[in-house]
Amino acid sequence: MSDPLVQVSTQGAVRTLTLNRPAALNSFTAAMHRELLAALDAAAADETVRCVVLTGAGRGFCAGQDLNDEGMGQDGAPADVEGVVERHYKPLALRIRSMPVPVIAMVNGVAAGAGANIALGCDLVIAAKSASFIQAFSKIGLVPDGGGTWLLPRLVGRARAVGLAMTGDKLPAEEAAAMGMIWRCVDDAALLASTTALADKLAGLSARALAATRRILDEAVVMDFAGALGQEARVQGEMSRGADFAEGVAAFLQKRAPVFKDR
Ligand code: T3D
Repeated sequence: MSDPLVQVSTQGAVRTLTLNRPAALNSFTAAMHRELLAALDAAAADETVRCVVLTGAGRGFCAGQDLNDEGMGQDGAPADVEGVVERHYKPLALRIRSMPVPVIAMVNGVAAGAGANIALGCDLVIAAKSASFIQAFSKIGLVPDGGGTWLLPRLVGRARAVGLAMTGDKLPAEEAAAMGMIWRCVDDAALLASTTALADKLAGLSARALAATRRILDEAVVMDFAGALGQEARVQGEMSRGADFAEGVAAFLQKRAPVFKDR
């Protein structure tokens, strides 16, 4: 049997999904998209999973679309880039953003094109010092996708978003962290341990509250102040009626660690 294009492993409550086409820097084929979406769906459906880590095998994280794959026009047929984006990148970006548990991108090497933006769409991005982010689209006559047009200006402001997207320049992970594009940049040797500690920490919190936090932060961006305050009250009400809130308060008062179960 051939190797899976997405390796799936579980350590405690943390599910790690590893893009596994290292010879092509884990660039996306239609087949890898299918495996990744199925693996994310399975993690979402599994109540024992409380955090997901997405990473890449070998020296790269993901070089975006495999430019030799179907839909790229290499077989003489007209390129169907719109179809590829609609069929694969849009559902993938939406799936990550709607996971019932936090998703961490552990960026082990270069993240280019949609590979960069899929990473940036995760809740927290932790990158090795040797990693980099490249909005490679302009170099092949495309525009950012994978959610990049929405994510980049929000993460780094319009000026930097335009600069990164137009130049397609390589942004080293340290600079990405310094400009607030990612959560942390760590020494290569510390990447796995730092990510594991972060994932274990998130897995021990209320998955339901963390998923709601992601959602209301995203939604508040297009609200006015009063709207955001109203949404906070409404969602706080929902959270407070869940078992995790009762458990969190009880654990605090009893001076013990909480055991959260809600999804
Ligand atoms: O349908 C659609 O297209 C819509 C979706 C678009 C979304 C997108 O992601 S568009 C952007 C696509 N990605 C790129 O344009 C990036 C292309 N890759 C690169 O620019 C460079 O590979 C990197 C800067 C990422 C890394 O450079 P380097 O020097 O470290 O590695 P390399 O030697 O270029 O690549 C190593 C191998 O991976 C090489 O194969 P080989 O020669 O050893 O057999 C290279 O061809 C392969 N590879 C890298 N990226 C891709 C790829 N093969 C296919 N597709 C790739 N995107």
